[in-house]
Amino acid sequence: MTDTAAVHDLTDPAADPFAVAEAAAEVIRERTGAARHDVALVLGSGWGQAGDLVGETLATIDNTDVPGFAKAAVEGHSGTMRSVAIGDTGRRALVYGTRTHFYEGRGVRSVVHGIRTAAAAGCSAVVLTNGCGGLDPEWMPGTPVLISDHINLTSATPLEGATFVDLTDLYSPRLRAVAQEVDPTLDEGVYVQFRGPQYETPAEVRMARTLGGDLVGMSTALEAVAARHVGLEVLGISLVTNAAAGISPNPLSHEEVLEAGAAAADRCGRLLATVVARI
Ligand code: 8IG
Repeated sequence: MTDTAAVHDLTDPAADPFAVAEAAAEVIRERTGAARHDVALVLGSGWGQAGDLVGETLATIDNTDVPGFAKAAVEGHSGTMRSVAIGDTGRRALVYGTRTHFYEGRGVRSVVHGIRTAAAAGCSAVVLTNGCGGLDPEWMPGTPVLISDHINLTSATPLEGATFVDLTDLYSPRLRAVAQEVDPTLDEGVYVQFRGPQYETPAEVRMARTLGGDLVGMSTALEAVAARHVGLEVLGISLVTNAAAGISPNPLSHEEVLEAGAAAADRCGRLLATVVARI
């Protein structure tokens, strides 16, 4: 079975990432007993507990059992995916407890593998969540903000070859309207994906603001591009876990990120659960 092993290694240039996604979706079907999933949910920093409110977990799979997935590299992220009943709608959510970040150096194919797998598993929409820095000083740690658009500063792309994809309305106006119906106090902002893993300097945060950004983070944009390419509707929600560097006088810490997530879990959980049920 050496052939299969090679094909499932996304860092091997000979691999076909879409074939690996098909293989992953097949394992998900076997292990969950669900012929299809409907909505995928990626839980970022601070969103771990929020996922629990979406519905009953019907199956939990270790990422390491699924082709192309690696175990979690960040503390506070869980290295599993779950099949969750969406309330009593009869539909299923595929909930990723963690994501692969670009800064891990496993390549862009690994970063977007969960998205391609979700599409192969039948999903028609994905909710991308993240923890990020906020550029608006009014956004206290623990404030969820809808992503209206993004600026990709990674200088990477998940698309290969002459794959021209239109990104107008990448962050679905329809799904944003649903989220704002659920919580009319939700602000929107432009998310700027930096490569990381270092946080920005205050000068880089000023640059992001000059470019039109409102939120700074290390994920989401590459996944959103891959999602559009495979036809998924995208909703992005950031949890502002800290003021971006230079916005507040305090230095940034990962502990602050985890605390803000725990404090906001209830609000974010109810938001996510209600929005996912209405997708
Ligand atoms: I949580 O302030 C979290 N992730 N780039 N900047 C960047 N990523 C983040 C930040 C932040 N906070």
